[in-house]
Amino acid sequence: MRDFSEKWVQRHNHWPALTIYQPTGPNNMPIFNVQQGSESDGPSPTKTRKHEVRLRITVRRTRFRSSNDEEEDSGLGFWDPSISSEEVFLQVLEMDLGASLGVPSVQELARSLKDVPDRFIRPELELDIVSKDESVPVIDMSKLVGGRDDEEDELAKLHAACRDWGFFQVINHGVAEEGILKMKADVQEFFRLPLQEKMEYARLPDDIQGYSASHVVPRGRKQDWSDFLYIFPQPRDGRNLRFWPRVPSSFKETLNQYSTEMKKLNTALLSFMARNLGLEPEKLLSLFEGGRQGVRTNYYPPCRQANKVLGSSPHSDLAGLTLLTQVNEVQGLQIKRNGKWIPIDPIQDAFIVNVGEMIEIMSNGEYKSIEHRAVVNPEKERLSIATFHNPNSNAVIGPLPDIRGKDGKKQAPKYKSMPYQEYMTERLRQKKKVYDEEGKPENPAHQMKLHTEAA
Ligand SMILES: O=C(O)CCC(=O)C(=O)O
Repeated sequence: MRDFSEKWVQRHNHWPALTIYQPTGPNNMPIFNVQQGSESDGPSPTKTRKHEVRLRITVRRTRFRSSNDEEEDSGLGFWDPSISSEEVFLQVLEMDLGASLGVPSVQELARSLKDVPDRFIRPELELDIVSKDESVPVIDMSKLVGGRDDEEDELAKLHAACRDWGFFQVINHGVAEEGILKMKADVQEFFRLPLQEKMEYARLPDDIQGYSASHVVPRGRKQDWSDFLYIFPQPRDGRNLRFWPRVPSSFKETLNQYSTEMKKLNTALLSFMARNLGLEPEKLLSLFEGGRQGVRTNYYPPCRQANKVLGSSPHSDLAGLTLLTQVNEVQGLQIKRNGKWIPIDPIQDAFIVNVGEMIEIMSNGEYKSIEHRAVVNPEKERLSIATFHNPNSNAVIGPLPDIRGKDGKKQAPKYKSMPYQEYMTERLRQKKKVYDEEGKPENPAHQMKLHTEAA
């Protein structure tokens, strides 16, 4: 494998708006500095941004042609001059970035491209009905603790929210504001770092943790207009600090505290739900004891064609409870209800809580896991922090035996029971199959739950 020479680069640095120079690095993993802007643009700092990206030489060759043997030797060939500079820039971002999964940063694309690439565009969104006629229930947690007179009413409200909505906002939850604000500030600071620094925490092929653009797009599916940083902070002994940002320097401690608070809030909410379902709280809590907690911080860049893209495709959450906080004032979460999309306007300091599929199953369908999505803003970035709580690996995912239906009687199980690991494998296999073979289903969540034959 020949190294790239300064000469090669100089010969090609006249392409408008893109200059590649200083390739270094061993074997097939050279390091390029990719600078947007060309000599003809002049040295204007406003037009010039620099990214250091690690490129594998095994780039997709479809957009390259080789001009002569000498260049072919280099393993890359010429840039095809018929390709616009924007496409080249996009392509550079799309190449395997170091050891990451090779998904470009949407944040960078949003900054650099005038037009939104087709793989994000969803013309079908025009047909969606968005309705502000209803809003999700609000649960005041201070009424559920401490034996107040209105405790029973609030418990009933919580029960109805889980049954009829699968979503609610919780206020007076007891999580100190300071910790939430610190988490929000650190997440914002992380996403403001240059791509090169964020890439230090890039996802690896064998892990779903780390920094990445939205998931790799399977055939025929559209890509989400978002990047994320995903970390499993709990259980503590399962932490992989490789993915915990070192900048800002407070990030580790902030996340550590935030994750502990989310774990406590999750436990408290689960025990109220257990009471409402007629269960000994311990029966439900023991299934989640020591389970994995995932904190996913989402970054949705502004998008010129915001009404044609989605920050997060419609999905329902797989696990137990999700606790979501919106980082800045930009609204974006919508839930599907009676065929319409209902935007959620977050209340200041509230957490948005939603029931995941495993809770739906454990409650034998009493509680609903609801499809939701995130839209993006044409002018402003949006950030959110979603915390997912999984059962432990010894849990059996199935309807809990003591669950009673609305009529107070025991009901036949509507879902299969299976060990957690088996459930996850089967569920992810189904998810992949549905997307690969059948395209996007009408309601992905409900097609893929493991119903019994009878249900
Ligand atoms: O950003 C949001 O409001 C939704 C995020 C979400 O659904 C997710 O991370 O799974």
